Amino acid sequence: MNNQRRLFSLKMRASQQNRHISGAERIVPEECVAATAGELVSRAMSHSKGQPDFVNVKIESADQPMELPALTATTREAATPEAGWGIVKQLLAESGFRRVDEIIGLFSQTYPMRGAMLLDADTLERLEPDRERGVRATYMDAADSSKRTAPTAKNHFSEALVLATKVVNTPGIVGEICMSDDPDYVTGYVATKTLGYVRITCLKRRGDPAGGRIFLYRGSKERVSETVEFLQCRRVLVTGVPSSPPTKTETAAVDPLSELDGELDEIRRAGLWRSVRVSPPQLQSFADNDYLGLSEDPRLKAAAVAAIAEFGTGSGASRLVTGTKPPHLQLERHLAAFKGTEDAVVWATGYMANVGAISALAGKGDAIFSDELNHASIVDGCRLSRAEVFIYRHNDLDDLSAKIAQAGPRRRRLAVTDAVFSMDGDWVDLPRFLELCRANGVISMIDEAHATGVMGDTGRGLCEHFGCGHPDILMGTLSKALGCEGGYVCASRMVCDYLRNRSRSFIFSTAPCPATAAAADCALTILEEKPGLVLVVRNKAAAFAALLAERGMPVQSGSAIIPVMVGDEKRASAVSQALERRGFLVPAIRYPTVARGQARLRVAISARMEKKDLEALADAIAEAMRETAQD
Ligand code: WAQ
Ligand code: MG
Repeated sequence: MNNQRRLFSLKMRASQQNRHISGAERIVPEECVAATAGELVSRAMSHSKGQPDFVNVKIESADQPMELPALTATTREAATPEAGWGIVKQLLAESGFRRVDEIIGLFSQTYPMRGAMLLDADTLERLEPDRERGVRATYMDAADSSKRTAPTAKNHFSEALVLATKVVNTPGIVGEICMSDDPDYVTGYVATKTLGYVRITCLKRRGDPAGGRIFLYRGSKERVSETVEFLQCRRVLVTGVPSSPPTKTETAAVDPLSELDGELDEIRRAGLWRSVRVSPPQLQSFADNDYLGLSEDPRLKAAAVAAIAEFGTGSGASRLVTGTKPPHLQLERHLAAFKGTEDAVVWATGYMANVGAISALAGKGDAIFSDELNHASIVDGCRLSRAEVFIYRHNDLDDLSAKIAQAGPRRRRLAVTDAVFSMDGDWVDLPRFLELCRANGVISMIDEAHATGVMGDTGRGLCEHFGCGHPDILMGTLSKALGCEGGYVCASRMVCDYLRNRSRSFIFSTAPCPATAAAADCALTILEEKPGLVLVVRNKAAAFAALLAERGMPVQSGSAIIPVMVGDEKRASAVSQALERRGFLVPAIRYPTVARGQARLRVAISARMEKKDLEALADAIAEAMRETAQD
């Protein structure tokens, strides 16, 4: 730049009813002032945000600017905002910044600001003199801007590179993070002197108007004013600014796990964080599916101990190799007899039973009809089968019928539904479901995980409840009312033979521990001898539903599962925490277990609970709901 030539700065600002629409600035040689002013005005008049009713172009001398070489620009591809923020975090952490999560969290506050947040990088103290407006970097341009073919629209990249170059060269500033506030511009960047200008191709979803800038400061408080003065007044010309971003994507080793970290942040922000822990013993649990209280029963424990003494702690191999022990066969015979079918097959978990049975029964070209609220293990079985899946509206058998018609004839068609739905506690109209399947030649399957031991006078499940026939495939679990673990299918001998030969989760998995099979067998015996247990749990659930209704919280019930609807995910977590402080363990059930905005408390009733426990819980829920309504 020839310092003899006079330079001028031009600043354009356009607004409509005092609302900012667009702004731009240039530093150009004297002879270009008029043309540049014209360009800025036409840019102001044709902005996508609307026609201005006020345009101001301020022209001042800008002699002796500081010349700075443009930061080196690189691009990092991010497919999603989660991935993008993961890269931001990684870059900042590698540059020695601590408290990176908190820094990024502050973008929630930059959105209404016209300028940038000036943040102490270590204490996170906000240093900008005007918090509403923020600090604006001005009086800067690319050194050759007057020679470029003037774009009428904004060149996000060049303008941002010029700004970032000035910002990171400002005394006291150690870095910058930027997210555009343009709803359609999702690329943002991180800049430091060492990293240069690192573009990240996705920091938000298209259409999101959020945006902002954070300037990271390190230094004494006394020198903040010097920094602000430099940003706002020092004339800066940036040399070597490319007019378009680098096309070659930075391939330097990106930690492939950093993206996971970004995703975890997103989960935290959405109030969906979960972790495993041992239930604190001082809490009273209203969360277990141990509906009959059998998991603590001394007879089951004794049966398990005896089986361990006889058969050891592990079965040693898969069922078809050498893993089958007498307790497995005993249990399968017992299940078939209890449910009134020819045969039964047991898997190590209910999840494996659903995944393995469904994927064996249906394949490519077949059709599966699945209730939209079916358990995840059914969903996964459908996916694994590679059949075409038709999801029908919850408990809407007219919709099921329509979907069957829509699918047309196939080699095989299978309709599958939870008997009692795990998160709502409601159940399918089984006689009609069976009739619909029979009339259309569709294989019928129900999952009795939450029905066995609870529904029907003697706990035999939903068929007993309705006094109707059996589905073709009657699946259930050993882990809920039966107090153990495992999954089963009760069906005809032919279907069971087929599953033993075709279900991959049966064939390629170690046989369940013989002790578990022995304990489950014992649970069935107890239930046969004392069917009255079933009524105990159902009466307690009905009593609890009445207690909630008295406290202004009507709920639906009939099974052992009582959902107390909350809606908002974060509030549901807050209610659950408030209950914990009062000594009750009642989990908040949130997305993805239930739909977004349908978060709830899921109270599971057990025959073991006493009336006073139920009253205390109903009171506590009412209080916790009141408490959280205020925030
Ligand atoms: N000084 C300080 N902060 C500013 C300034 C400034 N001169 N201009 C804008 N901001 C703040 C303000 O809060 C805006 O809401 C926010 O930054 C975003 O501004 O492809 O377009 O003009 O390499 O929307 C970056 C990626 C584009 C470009 C940035 O920012 C690329 C962009 P925007
Ligand atoms: Mg903008």
